[in-house]
Amino acid sequence: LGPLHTEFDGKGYAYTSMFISSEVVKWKLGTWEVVDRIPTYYSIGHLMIPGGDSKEPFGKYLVAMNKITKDRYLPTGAELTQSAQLFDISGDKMKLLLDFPTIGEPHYAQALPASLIKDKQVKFFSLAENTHPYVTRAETETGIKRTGKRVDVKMIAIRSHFAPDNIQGVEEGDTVYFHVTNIEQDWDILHGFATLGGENAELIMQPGETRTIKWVPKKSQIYPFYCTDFCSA
Ligand SMILES: [Cu+2]
Repeated sequence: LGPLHTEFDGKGYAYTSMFISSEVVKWKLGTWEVVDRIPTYYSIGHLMIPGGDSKEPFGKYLVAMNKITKDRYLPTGAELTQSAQLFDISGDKMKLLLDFPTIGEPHYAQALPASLIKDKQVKFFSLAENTHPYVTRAETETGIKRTGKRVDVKMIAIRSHFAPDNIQGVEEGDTVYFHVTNIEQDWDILHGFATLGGENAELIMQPGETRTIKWVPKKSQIYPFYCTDFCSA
């Protein structure tokens, strides 16, 4: 009862989520007959087979995304944690492998074998190929330049300091642009940047990336800045 969404396994079968009867129903294309059904225990919304809405699904697993999961997990807020299930659909009968919590009720999901993207992932951006106009590739290239009321700071971030890390001479009425380059060339080593009194977002720089943030001091005082990825800089 209450069919919502359908995905396919590439082997001649379709799988439909049933919101009202809380189950996944497997049926055969062509004869349209129901060949299997399995309970999801809660009102299922979307369901997902990796590639299951494409011409060539990877029809081995199915994920059910359920809503109205009131009694399942700890009551941690006005909105409660939802539930999802992983099924093995490689055989004639669907098999429950795992029941796990999700946040909200995901509307649509897609998955694919990790082997398709594993060797294509970006682990860091090459500093040598960084074309940002204010890139700073080494600590020796950093600098501060005043042009009238504008101050440009070319800065680097590396575990665990910024350079320059002591900037003097900025005055009320100045506008400062921090151009911060994360000069790390290693996977998963991010750095961030924020100043006291900053009114726009902080920065997060991927390894090898340069980003700029504008900062306007309101009055004369000492302002700390720090790495918001908490490397201790
Ligand atoms: Cu850092």
